[in-house]
Amino acid sequence: MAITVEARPYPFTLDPAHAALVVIDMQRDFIEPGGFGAVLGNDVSRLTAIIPSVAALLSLFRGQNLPVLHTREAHRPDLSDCPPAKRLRGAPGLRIGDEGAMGRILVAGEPGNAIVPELAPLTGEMVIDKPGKGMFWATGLHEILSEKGITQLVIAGVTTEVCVQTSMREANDRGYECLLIEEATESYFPEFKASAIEMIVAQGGIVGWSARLAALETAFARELVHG
Ligand code: TIU
Repeated sequence: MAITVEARPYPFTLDPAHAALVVIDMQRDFIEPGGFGAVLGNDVSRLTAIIPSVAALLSLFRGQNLPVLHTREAHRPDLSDCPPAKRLRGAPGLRIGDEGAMGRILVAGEPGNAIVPELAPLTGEMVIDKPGKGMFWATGLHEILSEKGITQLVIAGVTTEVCVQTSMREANDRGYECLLIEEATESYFPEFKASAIEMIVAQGGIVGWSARLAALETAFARELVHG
């Protein structure tokens, strides 16, 4: 049975039979000091603050046995999936693949590349390593979701205007309906978070919808069976 979630630019009709929660890149590399986010010059403390909201969202989906997908921005240890144009961008103190405070920066399997322990994936949840900012590029994700009949994505994660917005735009072009949960996404730049949300919902939801966490919780409580 579909449920109605109060959202912008207009209510989102969520069909639990075809929906998944997507948690984008809630990794130590972006959220803790010494990772990729920090070496790019960012203050990472803003991102830590959304962990409880993302955890609440995970509880909501896990409580209904709905599918959960986690992504990680991660490169192979030999960096064969990291284009020089990405690795050499800017003048960071350390580059992708260099040894940092939490192991090699943005490399799969390194301590810093793990999802923060509070949001660790459970057995059976999907985990996608992606070499790009968008979650569909070079991941096979569209095929995985299509096989499961998933057409709606409830979105959380970091950062709003980089990996989250890129992934939502990729999803939108592939025919998915995306609902971004405002308290469960964050940017190093508050004005970029606000602008990204406005860009997503403008023009009748040109990229997707956005909603408050409480709106989704209320809709689940009102219309889904507990436990
Ligand atoms: N730098 C920045 O804002 N973000 C990234 O590099 N990756 C993600 O957003 N995951």
